[in-house]
Amino acid sequence: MGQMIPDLAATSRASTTKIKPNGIPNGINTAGKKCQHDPTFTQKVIAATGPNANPRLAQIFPSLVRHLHDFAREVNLTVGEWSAAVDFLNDCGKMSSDRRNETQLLCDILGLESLVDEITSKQLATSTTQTPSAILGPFYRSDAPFLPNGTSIVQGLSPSVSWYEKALEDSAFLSGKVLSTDGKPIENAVVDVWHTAPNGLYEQQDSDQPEMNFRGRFRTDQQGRYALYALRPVPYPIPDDGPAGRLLGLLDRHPNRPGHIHFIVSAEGHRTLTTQLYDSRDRWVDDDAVFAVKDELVVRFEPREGDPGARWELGYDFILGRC
Ligand code: MBD
Ligand code: FE
Repeated sequence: MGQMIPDLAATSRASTTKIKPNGIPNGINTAGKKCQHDPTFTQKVIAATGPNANPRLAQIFPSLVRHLHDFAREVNLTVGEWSAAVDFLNDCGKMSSDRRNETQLLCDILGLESLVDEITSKQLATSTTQTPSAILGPFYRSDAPFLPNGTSIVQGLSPSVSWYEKALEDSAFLSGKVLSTDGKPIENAVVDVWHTAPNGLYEQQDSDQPEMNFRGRFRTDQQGRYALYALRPVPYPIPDDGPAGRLLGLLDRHPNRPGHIHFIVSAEGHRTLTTQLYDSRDRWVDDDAVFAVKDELVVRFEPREGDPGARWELGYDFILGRC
């Protein structure tokens, strides 16, 4: 039976690529056959770059074009499929706003944000002891409120909220130090932290949550310490109501991320660290839909005694590399 390649665009369009009964798609070169495409074509496109091109672009564009063309030739990409991909990217753009970044989410499920994070952090690392980075993700807001150490990022918690009981069960005290790679505590470092509500939604995805709920920035004291109340994070499905979700469906993939807390830790004279911490007991910690988990970032929350504000606690020190 001929097999149709699924159309990624919402509008249906007949795909023309069929697999022949011998399993070889039409047009694929089999050994010994003369190449059916103009062998100089890719070189022509690369050579069109002018002498005054942006230097970094001039350096990387040939590789981009080569890989893109090789991909199209390798899979015998049809006009219908390419056009569906254009529609798909346009749909991602149309769905994006200051509250949602669907194109970034697409990169996440492709593993691309994790890959460039890995490349960038390896390139910039000044020490092997610094805390590993993890991807930013599409739900960061840069203007979270500054809060005093020891206060809570949980707002509007009352029995009328559907996740009230869960929030009490998961209440957690987070504390630790921000250190330099030489072990010295850093005063006045900023720990910017955010996570979802127990319903798995970030504040900007959920009109029932107060503005900036589960977000805050904390400054370290003279000993480099930070402390706050938050929640043990819950696993959550990345938004699958848009093009990225449609792609996951077509790939027969799940949308789940393990429970995680995001951090951006910054301090003068040091490299800003964007990272996430993961709950070791989470069901999805070894199967993240966006491939962002690193072993060093998997943590164990411990029961907390004698604190009516938290049932769990987590101590974690962030180690920043110097600039
Ligand atoms: C998230 O919450 C997230 O942190 C990442 C990296 C991707 C999608 C959703
Ligand atoms: Fe997240």
